[in-house]
Amino acid sequence: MNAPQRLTVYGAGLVALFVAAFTVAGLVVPKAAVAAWSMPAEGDDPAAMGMETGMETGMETGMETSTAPDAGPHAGESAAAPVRGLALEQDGLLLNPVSAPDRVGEDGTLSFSITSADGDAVTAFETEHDKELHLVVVRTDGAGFRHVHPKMSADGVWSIPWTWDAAGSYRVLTDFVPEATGENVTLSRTVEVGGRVSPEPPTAVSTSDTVDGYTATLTGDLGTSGDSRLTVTVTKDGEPVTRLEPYLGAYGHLVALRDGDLAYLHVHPEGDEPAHGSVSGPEIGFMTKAPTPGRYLLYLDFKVDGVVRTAHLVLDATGRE
Ligand SMILES: [Cu+2]
Repeated sequence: MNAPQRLTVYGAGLVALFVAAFTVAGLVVPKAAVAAWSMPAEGDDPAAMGMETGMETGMETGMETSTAPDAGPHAGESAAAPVRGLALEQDGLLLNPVSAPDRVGEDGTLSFSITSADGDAVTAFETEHDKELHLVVVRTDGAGFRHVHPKMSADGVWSIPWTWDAAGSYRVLTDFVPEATGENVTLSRTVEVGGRVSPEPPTAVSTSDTVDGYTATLTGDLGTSGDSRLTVTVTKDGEPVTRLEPYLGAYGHLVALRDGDLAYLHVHPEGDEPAHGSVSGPEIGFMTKAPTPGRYLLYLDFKVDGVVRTAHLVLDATGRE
């Protein structure tokens, strides 16, 4: 090795040393800094804050909740209604892949099964709102809502004849109570439907919808603290409709989904289960609670003269007490 060669090797050694030093610093310093930043004394929960930032509207009150002096990491979550319907698995219960037609206009079958932690198909369900399983299918923009009741085979496969009316990305939500646990579970999966997609423009607040001449008008405020009472009044040609028929154990069935991620709210109809053959109206009352402030998509199924119609309503939830 001559002098220039030795210098080159020496130089290369220095470079390697600096690289090593910077690498070690890069690994050590941020970790120490992160540890300091995430000290419990900070009070804020980065995960919760991240979730809040993801909200599109009405964040202010939610932020207050999560930064309350005595708020633990999940205090804000426990104070609000639990978020349901965003996962395909919960407590070992799994919604298996959904089989459905691939493209718009193809006639076929939508089917799926639910398995428990041991991998066996769940076949024993409790009846809730008149059915063992409620299937809600809606496109991510809130269009194409369907609430139907598939039939289960002896080996636990649920199926229903199915045709897609429009292309897009759909959320398939299943709402049920397995006999084994007695706990209500909502699991969901996303299904893509091929074809030209024409997304609906952003959803605007709408407290009234008319279907086949029947107008459903929503009153009441949706809040994140305490139960909210929502009332829907059904009229036809300006006259109150007083012959609402029982449907799914009440005089109407309300599905509420959070705009933006289609989280599924628990909604209780008010009053006792109607007797067979009885009618009511024009008001239907529901109790629910929003998990966060923001916009919610409401779908009311109501039955008159044996025909079930669905009204689409849109409401903003506030974080007010
Ligand atoms: Cu149902």
